[in-house]
Amino acid sequence: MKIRPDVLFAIQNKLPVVALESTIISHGMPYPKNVETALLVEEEIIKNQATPATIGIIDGEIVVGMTHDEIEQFGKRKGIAKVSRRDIPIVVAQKKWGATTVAATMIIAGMAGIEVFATGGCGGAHRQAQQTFDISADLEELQRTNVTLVSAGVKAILDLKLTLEILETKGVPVLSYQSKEFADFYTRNSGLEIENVCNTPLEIAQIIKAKRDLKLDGGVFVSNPIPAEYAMDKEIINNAIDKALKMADEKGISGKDITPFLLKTIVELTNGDSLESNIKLVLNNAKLGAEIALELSKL
Ligand code: PSU
Ligand code: MN
Repeated sequence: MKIRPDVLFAIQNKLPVVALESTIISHGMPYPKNVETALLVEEEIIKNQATPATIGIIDGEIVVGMTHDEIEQFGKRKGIAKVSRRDIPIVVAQKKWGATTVAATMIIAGMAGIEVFATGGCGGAHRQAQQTFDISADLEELQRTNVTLVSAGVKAILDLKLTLEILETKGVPVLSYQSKEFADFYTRNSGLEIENVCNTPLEIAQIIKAKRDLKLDGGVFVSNPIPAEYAMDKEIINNAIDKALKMADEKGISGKDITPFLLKTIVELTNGDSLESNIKLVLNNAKLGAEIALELSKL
C-alpha cells in the first residue's frame, strides 16, 4: 500500500483525514467534470482543516492519497475496473487499475487507519431487490468495517425503505444530519423518518468514539441531505429515474453495470442538471466529513 506522505503524517499524528473513493470518478461522472469535482472535493476538505485521501488501485498497487495527476488519469482512462471487496485481490494480483467503490474504499481506509470517508451516495438495495437479490456490497461492508460514511442517503435509483431495513438488520447506526428524513440523494426528503438526528459534527464524533471504545465493529452511516438550493425538482428527477430504470430493463443491464448506467442516463435525461446536483451533494458531504474528522481528532 502506498500512502501519500502528508496523509501518512496526518494518520500517525491523529490529525483529521477524510478518505475519498475513485468509482465516483471513473464510473459515476463524465470527463472532465469528474476530475474537476474530485479536485474541488479535496480542496473543500483542506479548507475545513482535514487532509483528503483519494483511494484507488494503480497497476496493482493500492494508493491512499492520489496525486492530482493520478486523479486526472482515473477520470480519463478507459477500462478501469470497478472494484468492490471481491475484486481487490484480483486487480492487485493482475497489476491492473481499479476504481474503488464505497465498500472497497472503506476496507482500504480501515487498513490505513482512516476513520471518516465522504462520498456522494452509498449503494443499497435496488428496486425489486426482493427478486433480483441486487443489494450493494456497500451495505455488507458497513456491517463489518470500522469507517464512518458520510453520504446523501443512498442513490434515489434504489429502494430506500428496503435499504434502511437492511441497515437495521446489519446493526449499522444511521445518523441523520440536521434533518428528520433520510436523504434522497438529488432531493432532501424521502418521506422516511430517521430516529437519530444529529445537529452538530461533534455529536456524530461522540457516537463514533463510543462505538470505537465499545469495540462494536462496523461502520456508521451519516445521512447528509443535499443543500436545498441545489436540490432537484421531485417530479423531474422521479420521471428521469423511472425512464432510466425502464431503459436499463429493456437493455438487460444488471450487476455492477446498472448503477453507472442509471447515473449516466439520468444526466442525459435531465440535460446535465442531475450531474450538477450530484457534484454539490458530494461537496457538501466532503465538508461534513472534514468537520466530523476534526471533532473526532480532538476527542
Ligand atoms: N456516489 C456517487 N456516484 C457514484 C457512487 C457513489 O455520487 O457513482 C458509486 C460508489 O462507488 C458506490 C457505487 O459504492 O456507486 C455503488 O455501486 P453498486 O450499486 O454497484 O454497489
Ligand atoms: Mn449491485
